[in-house]
Amino acid sequence: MKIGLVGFAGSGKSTVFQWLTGVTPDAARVQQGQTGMAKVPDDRVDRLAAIFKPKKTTYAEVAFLDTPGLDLAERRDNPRRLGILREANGLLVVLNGFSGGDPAKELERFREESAFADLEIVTNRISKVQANLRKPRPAKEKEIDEFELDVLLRVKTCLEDIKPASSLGLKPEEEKAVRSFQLLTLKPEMAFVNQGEANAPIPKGLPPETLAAPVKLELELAELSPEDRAAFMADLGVTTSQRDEMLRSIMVAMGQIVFLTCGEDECRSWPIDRGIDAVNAAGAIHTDLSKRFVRAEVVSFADFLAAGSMKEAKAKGTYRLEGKTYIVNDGDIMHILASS
Ligand SMILES: Nc1nc2c(ncn2[C@@H]2O[C@H](COP(=O)(O)OP(=O)(O)OP(=O)(O)O)[C@@H](O)[C@H]2O)c(=O)[nH]1
Ligand SMILES: [Mg+2]
Repeated sequence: MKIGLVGFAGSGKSTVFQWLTGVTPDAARVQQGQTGMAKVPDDRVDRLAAIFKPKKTTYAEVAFLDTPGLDLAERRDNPRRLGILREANGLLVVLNGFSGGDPAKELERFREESAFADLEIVTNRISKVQANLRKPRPAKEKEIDEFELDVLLRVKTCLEDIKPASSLGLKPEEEKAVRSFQLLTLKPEMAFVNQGEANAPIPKGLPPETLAAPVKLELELAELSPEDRAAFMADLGVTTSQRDEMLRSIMVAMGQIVFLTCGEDECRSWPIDRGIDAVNAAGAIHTDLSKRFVRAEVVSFADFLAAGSMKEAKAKGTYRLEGKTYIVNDGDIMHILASS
C-alpha cells in the first residue's frame, strides 16, 4: 500500500510525511516523489507477542509518498505533479487548516485539478481508441476497443462535471478496462486537515469522515525527550500522541485491513485490501504460498482471546478450516496450510 500525500503548495504535506514516517523530507527528492515507510502499531500484535514470546514482532507497514505542491498560478504543470501519484493506491489530500484559509474550498480546487489531470489522459486515450476503430481489424479486437471506448466516454462526461470517476460505480470488468491509466479520481481519497492548534474543530463544508491533526505541534512533540514531552503534553492537556491512531484511521479510510499470524518465530500483522479472499491474503505473505494454498486455519482475534489458547479455540470450533474463497476479516489470525 502506497499513500500519496497531495495538495496545494505549503498545505503541510512534507510536515505530515515527516510526522508519519519519521523520514526527513528532501526538497530535491520530493520533486519526483519521496517515499517513506510507517509501521502501523497494533495492540493485537503486542498481545499475541506477549503470549507467544516470538523471536520477532513485525507490524504492517504502509508507504507514504510526498509530492510537490500544486499551484493555481502554474496550472499547466499540475497534471505533471499529479502524475507522480499515479503509482499510489490511495490519496491523502492535505489541506491547510493553520493559516486562516478555507480548507473546504481548497478540497474543491484540488478535485478540479485532479479531474482536469484525469480528463487529459482520458481524452488522449479516446482519440487513440477512435483512430484504432477506424482501421480494419478483427471483430474480436474491435469489440474490446468498443467496450473500452464506452467506459472512457462515460468517465469523460463524469470528469467534465468535476465528479470523480469513482462516483460512476464502475463494474469490475469496466474498471479493468481503464485500470492501466491509473486515474487519480478512481483511487480511494481522504481529506486531511493540518490544524494549527490542538483539538480545533473540523472546518465547515468538509466531508464528515475528514481526518485532522495539529501536525506541526505533534511533530515538535515527537522530537522532544520523553521527559520534556510529558511536561509539554501535560501543559497542553493532551495524553497521547495522535500519530498511531491517525495511521490506523488512514488505513481504514484507504480500505485496508490486517490479518495476523503468530508463532514462536514471529507475530505479525499483514496489510491487505478489505474484501480479498484467503488465497490472495496468503499471497501477501509470499506469492508461492498463494500458489500452493490448500486451506487456511482461521480464528478471529476476539475468539482467540476469549478461548485463551489455540487448543481451546479449536475445541470450541472458533478456530476452524476455511477454503480459498473465504473473505478475510480485520484481525483474523490465520495459518496457511500449503502443499509441498
Ligand atoms: N503554524 C503552522 N505552520 C505549519 C503547520 N504545518 C506546516 N506548517 C508550516 O507551513 C510551511 C509549509 O509546510 P510544508 O510541510 O513544507 O508544506 P508542503 O505542503 O510540503 O509544501 P510544498 O512542498 O511547498 O508544497 C512550513 O513552514 C511549515 O513549518 C501547522 O500545523 N501550523
Ligand atoms: Mg513539501
